[in-house]
Amino acid sequence: MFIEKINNPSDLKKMSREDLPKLAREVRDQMLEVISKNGGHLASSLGVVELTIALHYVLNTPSDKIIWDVGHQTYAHKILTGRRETFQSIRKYGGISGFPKRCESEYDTYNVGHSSTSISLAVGEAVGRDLNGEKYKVVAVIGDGSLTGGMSFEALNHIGHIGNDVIIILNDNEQSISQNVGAMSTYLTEMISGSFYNRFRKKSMEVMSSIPVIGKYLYKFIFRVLSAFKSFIIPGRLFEDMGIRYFGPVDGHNIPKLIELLNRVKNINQGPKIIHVITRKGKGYEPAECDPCSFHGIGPFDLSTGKCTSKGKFESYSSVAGRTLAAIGAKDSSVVAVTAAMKEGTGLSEFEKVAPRRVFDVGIAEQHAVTFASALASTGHKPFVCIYSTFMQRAYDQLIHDVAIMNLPVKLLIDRAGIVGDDGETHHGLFDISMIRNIPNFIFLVPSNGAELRDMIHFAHGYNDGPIAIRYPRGCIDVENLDVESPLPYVPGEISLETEGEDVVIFSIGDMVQISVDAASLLKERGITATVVNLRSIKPLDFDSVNSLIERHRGFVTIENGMVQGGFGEYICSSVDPGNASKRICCAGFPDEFIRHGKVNELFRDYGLDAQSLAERICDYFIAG
Ligand SMILES: Cc1ncc(C[n+]2csc(CCOP(=O)(O)OP(=O)(O)O)c2C)c(N)n1
Repeated sequence: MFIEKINNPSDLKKMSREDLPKLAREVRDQMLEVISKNGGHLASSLGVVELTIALHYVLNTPSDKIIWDVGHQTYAHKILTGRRETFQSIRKYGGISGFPKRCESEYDTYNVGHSSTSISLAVGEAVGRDLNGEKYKVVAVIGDGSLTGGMSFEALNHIGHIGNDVIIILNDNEQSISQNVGAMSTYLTEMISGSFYNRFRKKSMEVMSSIPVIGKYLYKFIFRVLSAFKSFIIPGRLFEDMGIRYFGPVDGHNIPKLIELLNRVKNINQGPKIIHVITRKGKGYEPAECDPCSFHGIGPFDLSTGKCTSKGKFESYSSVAGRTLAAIGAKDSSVVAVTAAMKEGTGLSEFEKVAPRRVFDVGIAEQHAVTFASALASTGHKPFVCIYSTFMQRAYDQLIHDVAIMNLPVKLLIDRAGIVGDDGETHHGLFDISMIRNIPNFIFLVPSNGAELRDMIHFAHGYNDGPIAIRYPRGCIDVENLDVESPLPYVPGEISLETEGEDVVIFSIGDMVQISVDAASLLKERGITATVVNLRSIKPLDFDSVNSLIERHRGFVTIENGMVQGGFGEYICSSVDPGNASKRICCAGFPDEFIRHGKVNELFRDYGLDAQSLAERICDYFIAG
């Protein structure tokens, strides 16, 4: 086995070029074996095995810097840079991360997880290097999907102007999570076919000029016609015009070709360069090649069939959101749905089935998605923008400047709110409460189960007086076959009492409601009775009811799947009547630090947010008090 001898890239360099494809097979096998058990971003990582080997073979890492975009494709990089043995712990609690982490390895240049940052980081790294008078190579690796993100264009614009020595590897597999979208994607695809066209042109010219007498005239005529289309057939013309030298396209699974081109480009010590590498997402594992979208991020699966082995008992919140929107959109043609490259993840494929022309996948462009939706709202449509909490962070200014200030009725469906588990700190949705609760004009709702989500989406559909946001977690709802067409009436601000007691009142939202109810049962066994309040709405918040409930109990607790700082618990505490303030037991939530990866229940337990820990905290208060 070659893989067993590779403890870092210097071992890799000792290998003969002929053996590198065999190493690639072994790296893929290890990846498949581990990810089929742990789950992860398989298809993207399978697609760049040869590219990763070639990069570490040619570059002098870690002195030369590889900067990965998103970082979900770095499994081969991890295996080759000293993490072969710990790879089996990837994405597990206490194990290595599924994304690059500086604290994990000196080969991980930057922590990443969100898209379209690599070129900006590479430009900054190169400028910093040059200011320091140092000499090393800086290489950004970005996918064609990530190139749709605005930051990449901003960085290309900058580097084309300042002209420092940077290499950008464009890993083009024509896929984002689903098929890539947008004019840039079309341009890249045409460029690839353009290269075939170039070869075709050369061949035809040779044939024509060999025809006696008329061949010469035919040649001139055809040459003139083709020259008229020159700008379309010179690959990379757009980049070249921006001051970035273009190389490629090159087959990203052909290691000798990659090594040859990388060496050539590495030796050009001036200016920005882009190498266009063509890869196949899921390469080397048939189920992933055939269905790269499902294998983009996959749970544990059976290696021999490619079928998932772990499925939630019932459907996910995303699926309820998608089905509800589809039911509404089928009846109301003013409803439009907007996604930033997450059509499947947010459940919008359901909506697409009933209204394909009213789903807009804008690429990995959350900022554009929100501002685009504000104008859709202004022109009389009902835009639902479906974005994961963590990626909504990208569009904070747009929420304020383009939506809330004008009080436009944009409807945000904030998916994966709260802790998300295995993807870790870059992906947890812990900041949306503090982000949105203090923006004027917003209504901000939090369902605690599938039926409430359905009711709130129906409410949002009928509400056109301003913006509204609904946050819901990753994971499954609690019932089978939820009827999404027959909502119950919902009134924002209306609270619901889940249990009634006398000692303590627990104000909870979302997935914390069930945990609070479970804690109440545990407390009852200890002789403490609790009222559990499902607030359902962060804004508006019924402060009169909140204050009178506090009044009636000996202590109160707030609990949320979000940051305590800036969370709704703080909001309640700041609004409590002064006489009640001393009754606060705790504001439960995540503390002022970044939360690592692990299973959701493991993280709840660690941070005192499971039913057992919550009950203990409350007990301690009563025993001590
Ligand atoms: C800001 C942001 N939005 C959305 C995502 C979710 N996401 C992760 S990877 C990905 C697609 C990336 O496509 P590409 O760069 O082509 O890489 P590939 O997976 O095809 O190798 C998306 C949309 C993200 N990581 N960051």
